[in-house]
Amino acid sequence: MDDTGAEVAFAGRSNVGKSSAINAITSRKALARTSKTPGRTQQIIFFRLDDHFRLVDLPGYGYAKVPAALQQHWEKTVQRYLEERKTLRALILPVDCRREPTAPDRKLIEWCATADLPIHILLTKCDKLGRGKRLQALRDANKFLQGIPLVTTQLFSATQSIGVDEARERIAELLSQKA
Ligand SMILES: Nc1nc2c(ncn2[C@@H]2O[C@H](COP(=O)(O)OP(=O)(O)OP(=O)(O)O)[C@@H](O)[C@H]2O)c(=O)[nH]1
Ligand SMILES: [Mg+2]
Repeated sequence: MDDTGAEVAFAGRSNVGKSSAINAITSRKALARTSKTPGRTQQIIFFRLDDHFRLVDLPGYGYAKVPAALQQHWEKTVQRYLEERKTLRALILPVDCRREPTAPDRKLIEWCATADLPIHILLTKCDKLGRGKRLQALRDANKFLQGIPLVTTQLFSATQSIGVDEARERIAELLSQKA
């Protein structure tokens, strides 16, 4: 994939809804393949938005049933991509709004802070919570992330189209930042 222009990458736990989020944000139902089986996205997949901008679907991490060797291969692939990709402007990290960020989520958040890479967290599957609990989840996440630079958060649901416009706006902003 060419190394000009700009891109944001979707990273996160396996089955958290990365591919579904890409489809909702691009309004294309079957662009990124989604699945009930964790581990669906096994390679780095680039989606062109236009001549300059791309969204990137990264393989998920942390799915216990995946053989250790394969899991390590994914981690290396993602790590190398994050370290070497010059056109990467930000990471989009979907996190299940009903759960605490996992250890690898936190590692990624710390890594981005160290690398000065902005990170936008989608508190996803928020259709599973009522309104009050949703707002509480957002407050809890912001409290958890307090003091970490370059992090933004929002509620998101791919199935109920919650927060899709907000995510699009944030992504447009992140893509248009200077390198
Ligand atoms: N209720 C609900 N379900 C969702 C939402 N987003 C995704 N899902 C479901 O979660 C499952 C996993 O979604 P994917 O988008 O394939 O997840 P992924 O993170 O790309 O998974 P991997 O590619 O395996 O890492 C599917 O069954 C989706 O239908 C959401 O916002 N709400
Ligand atoms: Mg996927």
